[in-house]
Amino acid sequence: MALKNKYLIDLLETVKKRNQGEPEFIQAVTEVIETLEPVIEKRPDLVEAGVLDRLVEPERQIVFRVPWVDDNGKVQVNRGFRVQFNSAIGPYKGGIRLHPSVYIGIIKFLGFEQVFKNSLTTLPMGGGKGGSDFDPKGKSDGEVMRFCQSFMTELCKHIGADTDVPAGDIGTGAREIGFMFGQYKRLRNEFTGVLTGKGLTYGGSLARTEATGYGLCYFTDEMLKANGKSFEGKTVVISGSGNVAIYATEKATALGAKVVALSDSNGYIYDPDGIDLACVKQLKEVERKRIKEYVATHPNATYTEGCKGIWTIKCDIALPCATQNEIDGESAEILVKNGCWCVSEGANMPSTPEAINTYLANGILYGPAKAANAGGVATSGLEMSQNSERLSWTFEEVDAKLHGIMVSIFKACDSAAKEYGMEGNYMAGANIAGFLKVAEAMKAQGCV
Ligand code: NDP
Ligand code: 2IT
Repeated sequence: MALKNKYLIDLLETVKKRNQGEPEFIQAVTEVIETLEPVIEKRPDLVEAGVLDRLVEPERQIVFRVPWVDDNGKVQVNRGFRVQFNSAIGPYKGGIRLHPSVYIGIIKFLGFEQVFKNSLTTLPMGGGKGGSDFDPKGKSDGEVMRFCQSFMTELCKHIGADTDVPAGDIGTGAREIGFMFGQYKRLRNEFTGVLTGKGLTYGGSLARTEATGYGLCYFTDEMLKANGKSFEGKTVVISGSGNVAIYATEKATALGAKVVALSDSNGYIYDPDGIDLACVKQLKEVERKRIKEYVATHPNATYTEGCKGIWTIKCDIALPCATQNEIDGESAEILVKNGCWCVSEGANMPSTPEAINTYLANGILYGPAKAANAGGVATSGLEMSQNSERLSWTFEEVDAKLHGIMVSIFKACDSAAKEYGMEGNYMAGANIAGFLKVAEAMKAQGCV
């Protein structure tokens, strides 16, 4: 989409100049600014209040050294980040990514998107994100613990239940959250809901583990229904084999679909009989093994090296649940050519701008990440509520609330898209609906 509005063109130029060397952040901001053009034309008051100029600059960025000692007694040093992006509608909230590819540009793109996503959940949460270039893969539990303790030793100065509440993301699951929570409690001498995704024995919420994958399917199901379709009998390809992919597989299967493929960063498995999820859970959640091990016990399944090839598998619905920019223009073309008619995003920004253009040009039902994967952080919000009232709700209660939130997110995207003359463009709808709430709050609170 080519921008026509002079103010937005200049703003995007400033963002590009100010954030050189951070292509993922520029990509995320460009998408939002482009879809906000009709809103900006209608709302000069928001331009006057400098809402957008402020929105593209994080409120605070913290970068720190994370030293720890490995099992051989050698000192290792990683870099830690927390970007507190926007607190207009609530305390900063967002996950912690532990992956060797992490640098400030990744954390800023994730933090920026989190602002809109959290707004869409209807819960009072601002946006933030953190992480480190530490790679938990291949590390012992002791090494992971020492890293997490060192990471939290600095992070604990900047977060708190009413200030900033981190959670999981790539590479950060229940084990890492446990070690970080323990260290926070020790250093601050406070037992508070400072992290979400906690274990069930110390303040975690039932259904948080399942929430992002389940929420993705609830959102997608609602989008399908609104377009006269359903999951029933459909073939689904899901990338990744981590937390989001596993629980998306579980719910898509429960809704009557057949999931035939999963992947990791090395390659993908294809099982024409439908993925045996119990096996995947054992391999990934318990044994921390690679997805290729699946074929050892499933003779009808195949394993192919390289993760991009997963998008050449014929399917009705594709649910990317691994990482950013995993579907490029070429993969999107292949999906369309093979008859795929729905792409809904469990991962954050998994589609490149070229891929998104291909979806829109071909009338693909497209569920954008900010809306489709908001179930994780929404349930984190529910965990915060439970911690505040020192009660815990049943699985059914949390799951029903999650379902209700995902339905309302779809409705908000659908009606914002309609209101601004872009019916069916749920990406535009998500960006607009997410933006307006934050923008009103920023305007009301003055120039801060
Ligand atoms: P996990 O660490 O549990 O799993 C990540 C999966 O994605 C693994 O299978 C991993 O493979 C694969 N992957 C990671 N990086 C790459 C890469 N560079 N190339 C190819 N594959 C890769 O993370 P989650 O399931 O929690 O997160 C998946 C996605 O969902 C991320 O984009 C995350 O930001 C997003 N998300 C997560 C939420 C949550 O609640 N956890 C909420 C909303 C969004 P390998 O093991 O080989 O690295
Ligand atoms: O990208 C995301 O929304 C997450 N990783 C979940 C964040 C959270 O605070 O639960």
